[in-house]
Amino acid sequence: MGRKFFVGGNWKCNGTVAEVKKIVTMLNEAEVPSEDVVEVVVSPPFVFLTLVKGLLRPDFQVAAQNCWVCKGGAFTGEVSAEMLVNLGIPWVILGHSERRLLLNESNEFVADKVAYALSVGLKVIACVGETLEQRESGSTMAVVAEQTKAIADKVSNWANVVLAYEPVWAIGTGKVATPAQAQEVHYELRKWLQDSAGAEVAASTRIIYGGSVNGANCKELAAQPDVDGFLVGGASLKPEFIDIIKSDT
Ligand code: G2H
Repeated sequence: MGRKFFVGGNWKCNGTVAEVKKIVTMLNEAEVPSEDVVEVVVSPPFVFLTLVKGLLRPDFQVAAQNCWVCKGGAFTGEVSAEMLVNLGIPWVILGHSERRLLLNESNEFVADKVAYALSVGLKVIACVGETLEQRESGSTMAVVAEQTKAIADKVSNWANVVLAYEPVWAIGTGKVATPAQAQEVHYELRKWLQDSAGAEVAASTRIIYGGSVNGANCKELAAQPDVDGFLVGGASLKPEFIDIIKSDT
């Protein structure tokens, strides 16, 4: 089964109204392959979601960077999955390593969020990845399999899930994984999916790479057979994001 190339732009905690408008203008003016060929999803901070959704070209979609783990209510400072649905935001990024590490989000907590977000109709970009210490100790696959298993234990329908492999040592560091390193983990993850969730899920689930992707390294990464796209941080704020969108064509 063909997997449509997926490019996400994770703007993280960046931007002013003026800067956000400038990025959207840059995206709107870009000539890119049609949405039948590449799925583009940009993820501004919560406060800019409606602004971006209102201004962005219709063939690009919008994602939130997080949401609450269950139905909204007395959870000060949180944003519920239902609110995102109500605003017409189709996607949410969950389990990003910055939240796992800085906010102590556990595998189970992330998995609960993924299951809840899916249950209200959101599509999820679920992030997994190992630290440098874990890679150097040879436990990369064990770590990403454990993170993915927590999700698989609570999710049976993978149709609305994109899995993002983001090695923590490559995030925002400029140290991108080599195409061979990315392919190796993506291949193993797909094999893990095959064994745990079945051949159809393994064949159809997009596994995208994140961690210092830029205009210069994206083509070689995109050429790997199990790399189905990217989650881009720093470079998604710059014109080179357009080159990344076109990297598979
Ligand atoms: C990884 C990535 C986006 P960057 O966090 O999710 O960020 O491309 O800046 O490494």
